[in-house]
Amino acid sequence: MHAGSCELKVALLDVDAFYVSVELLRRPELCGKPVVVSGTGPRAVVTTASYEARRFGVGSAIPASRARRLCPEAIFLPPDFPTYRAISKTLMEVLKAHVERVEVVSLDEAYLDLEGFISPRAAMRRVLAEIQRETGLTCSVGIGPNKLVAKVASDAEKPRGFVTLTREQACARFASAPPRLLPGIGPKTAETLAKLGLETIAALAAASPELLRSRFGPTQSLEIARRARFEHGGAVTPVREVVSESRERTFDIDVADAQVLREELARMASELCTSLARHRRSGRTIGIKVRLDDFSTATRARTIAEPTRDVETVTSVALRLLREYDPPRPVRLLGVRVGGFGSAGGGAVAGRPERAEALQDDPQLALPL
Ligand code: TTP
Ligand code: MG
Repeated sequence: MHAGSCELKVALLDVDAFYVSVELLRRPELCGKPVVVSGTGPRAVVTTASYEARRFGVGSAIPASRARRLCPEAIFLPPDFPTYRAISKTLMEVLKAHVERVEVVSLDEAYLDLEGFISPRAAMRRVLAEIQRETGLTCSVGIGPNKLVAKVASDAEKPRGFVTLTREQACARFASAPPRLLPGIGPKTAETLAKLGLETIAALAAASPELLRSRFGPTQSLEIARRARFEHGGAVTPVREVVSESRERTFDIDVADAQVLREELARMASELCTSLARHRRSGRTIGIKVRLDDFSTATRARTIAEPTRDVETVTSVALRLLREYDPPRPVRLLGVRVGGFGSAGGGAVAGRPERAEALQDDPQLALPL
């Protein structure tokens, strides 16, 4: 299935199993084996797993202890961030040498503006060949008319994927996929959609606007429906705007003592405000994140009238959110966040801060498409 060149304006390039692939460059004898990069310590989580390890159900963010049970023969390596950063720098330099507008999303992922290329596919093949020569890494690429199609296409055939789709082709190909596949539709939104009987992207795209509006409000409902139709107007922007800053901590031992939680939240709020002041940032949305010992995660947020980085304001709102949530089980991870920098709306829909927050909080939407 090929899309016409005029439809192919944006590419998303993402390195396959990035940290593990870097480790395999210096340990080629491990190629083809299940390899996991994870921290050490009782609470370590998997940062990345080789595709061989993924066959055993080992994936990013699961506890390393569970990964060991799922795949006892896996080889566990500690992360080496300076090397990952150095290789990422080389990777981005290759991209910028070929393409004028590059939007770096993370160490191993970038959007490329392909407007003006006579043959976008051939251009991307050349980029991939040079990345392989310069870094030894393989990537997956998605190419489409906008960032949303490019992103979803890049994930569709990993590793070494190379998928080009028009918007219509994306709608057809992912019609029966769950809405969760779409960046910005997180678990909470997906759950609400499922309750409305909307369990596929096609069903969501065809849903009545009134039904969605009644559940999600005017702004979010339009955005969700647009995403289900693979419509997206966002440009490839070389410098990404920072929209929020947070601090979080995973406790070595789960904490049930409310006083300990309050003290830790206050400490992190203070650290966060110091950093906000250093970067001259302030925001209107203050949020907390609480992961319980059963791994369920709750986020709560409140949007206030004026942007702030005042430690007393942030701390008192965060503590109030914690008190209102009142963790029903021991807490594994606690976090605090200030968001909605520099926008009068604070990123939240007036009158519905908690819903806008749920959407904002989705890690994939945090990478503004
Ligand atoms: P990803 O691109 O999400 O994952 P990946 O490159 O390991 O695998 P693939 O793209 O083939 O699916 O993330 C890039 C790197 O970011 C990853 O190698 C390790 C790090 N990372 C974490 O540290 N924790 C995480 O939960 C995730 C998802 C990634
Ligand atoms: Mg990757």
